[in-house]
Amino acid sequence: MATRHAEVTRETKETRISVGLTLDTREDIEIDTGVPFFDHMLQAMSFHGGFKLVVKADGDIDVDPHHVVEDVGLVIGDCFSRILSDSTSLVRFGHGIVPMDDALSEAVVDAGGRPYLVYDADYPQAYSGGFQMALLAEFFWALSVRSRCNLHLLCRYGNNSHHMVEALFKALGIALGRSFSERTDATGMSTKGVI
Ligand SMILES: [Mn+2]
Repeated sequence: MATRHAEVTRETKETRISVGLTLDTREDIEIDTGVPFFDHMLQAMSFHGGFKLVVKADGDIDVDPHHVVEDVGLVIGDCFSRILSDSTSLVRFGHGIVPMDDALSEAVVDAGGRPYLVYDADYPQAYSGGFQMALLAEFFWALSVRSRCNLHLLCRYGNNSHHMVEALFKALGIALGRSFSERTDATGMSTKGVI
């Protein structure tokens, strides 16, 4: 199997982000966005998804981590989009459901070229450490639009926002990993012949 890899760098006045995405391995994952809680979540997504992310982000996080969190979503999305463009036989649909103590979270992905996000989470605590949970909506929107994937992300229940989000990132990793795995038969990704 050919190495399935994409690298994208994006630089604006607010942020400089570089992302490397390698499918089918989870060795040497490296995440450094300057936002520790966000690093922890991306690490969980990458590891449980079975794909290697290398993310380096510099940005105006002293103003607000908002720009970095959103822009990292854009660039990770760009990497998935490139792999989607290069692929003719992805499994395409993927699903993950993950518990973490009190919390249960679920993710369903269609890597079908049609971006759409459904995100339903009602967090009991607005922050985990210094990280504002509301920022995650920006990340998920950016990821969905730029990866051209349909993402359904549901935090079903939980008492602890950290657990709910961590379970969601693991579920999203699993769902993305499955969607972007290769079919062993080369029958294509859609009954329409194209996606
Ligand atoms: Mn944790």
